[in-house]
Amino acid sequence: MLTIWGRLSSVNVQKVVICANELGLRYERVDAGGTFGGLDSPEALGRNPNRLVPVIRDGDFVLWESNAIVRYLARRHGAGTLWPADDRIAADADRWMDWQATTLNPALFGAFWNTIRAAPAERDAAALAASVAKTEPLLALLDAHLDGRDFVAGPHSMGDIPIACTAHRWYGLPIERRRHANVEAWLARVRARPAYASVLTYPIG
Ligand SMILES: N[C@@H](CCC(=O)N[C@@H](CS)C(=O)NCC(=O)O)C(=O)O
Repeated sequence: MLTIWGRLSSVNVQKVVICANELGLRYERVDAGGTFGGLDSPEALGRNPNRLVPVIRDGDFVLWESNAIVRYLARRHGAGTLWPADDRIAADADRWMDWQATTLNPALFGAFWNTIRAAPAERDAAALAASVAKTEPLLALLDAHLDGRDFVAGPHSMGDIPIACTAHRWYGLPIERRRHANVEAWLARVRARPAYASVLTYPIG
């Protein structure tokens, strides 16, 4: 059986759980990280020396890095669904996953940190504003990409999962934000899927 370590408030854990749900996999999820702790034991460090979640164990195979886990599960169990059959559509989905990890999520993180995660006395208004200013053009870019598309790369695929988790976080932040109609419609579309519905819930944490 597949084991997933990680708290569900983590965007990176959410990706893995949605992916497993989409694939209909049987799994056990063990809360870890954040207030659950559990990342410093010799066993946990043996699984992931970065002291981070998510981590999975599939038989005797252990893997960390959320998007790598999504790709692994999609390739192994979702050929033709989460893992697109067409190589170019698969590459397109893969590209949007990298964009989420290297571009969108880092831009948005300051807004999350300075509204939700940091204690009120430690919140940095300038860092929050800078993060919002960096994120809005990225969402405009995504919005333009989604114009006329139902999903980020062909039919629903692994490419939708990471961006949906980050976008869900964005729309849960107590901030002023611009409207991006295509992003909002797409997010509603993926959130209506049962695999996402139980994972992407409010309030965000
Ligand atoms: N690049 C890694 C980042 C993992 C990461 O930063 N995980 C955070 C949660 S989102 C974590 O484990 N933080 C420590 C904790 O939760 O205690 C991935 O995508 O898996």
